[in-house]
Amino acid sequence: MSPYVRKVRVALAYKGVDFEDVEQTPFGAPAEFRELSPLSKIPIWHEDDFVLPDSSVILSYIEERYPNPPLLPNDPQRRARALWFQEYGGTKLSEATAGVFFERVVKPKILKLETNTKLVDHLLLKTLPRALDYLTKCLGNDDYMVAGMFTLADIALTTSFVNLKLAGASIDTSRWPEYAAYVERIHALPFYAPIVADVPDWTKFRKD
Ligand SMILES: N[C@@H](CCC(=O)N[C@@H](CS)C(=O)NCC(=O)O)C(=O)O
Repeated sequence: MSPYVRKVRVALAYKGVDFEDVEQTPFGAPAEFRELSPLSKIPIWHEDDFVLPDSSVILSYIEERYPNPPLLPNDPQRRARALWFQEYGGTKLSEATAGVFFERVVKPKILKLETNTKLVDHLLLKTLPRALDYLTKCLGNDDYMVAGMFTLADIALTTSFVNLKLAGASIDTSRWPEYAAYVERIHALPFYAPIVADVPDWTKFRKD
């Protein structure tokens, strides 16, 4: 369910790297997990006694360890731009997309807390539109966000829209047709599509 876990899964699928997926909810996680993940967040990468938290740090490691096919362009400026979009995807964009998912799904269905509907309205009416205006401008008429190639920017800027959809919202295609088409196109890539479709039953993560 986590957009950040999905990000790592897509990167590994793109590079054809095998891994074992260990399910772990960050909410009410046991002490052993909190020791491995100091911020108590998912994902973490665990390889023998090597442990890394944070999807962006994990992707940097994966990119160095399994360089082909690359998830970053060679050119320093384009590379930096891809990293910027990864940052934006994990901050302002996910504040809106994953934020709505947290309010509408995680809080009521898992944490048994009430949805903050005022916050949801603000995220859908203000935060998300601003992000989509910005990203539409950045995308222009290109197929990919940076350097005409699939990069980690394309993962980071699309993963949380799976969560937005699960939360019953979507991109207004009449207002942002280019960005909506971009997300659909990236989600449909052969290594990405099965991961979009693989959504676990969240009721089993319920915190009783
Ligand atoms: N910057 C982190 C963010 C990870 C993150 O926020 N994960 C969420 C799940 S989607 C989490 O574990 N939240 C638990 C919490 O905040 O306590 C990354 O990129 O890995």
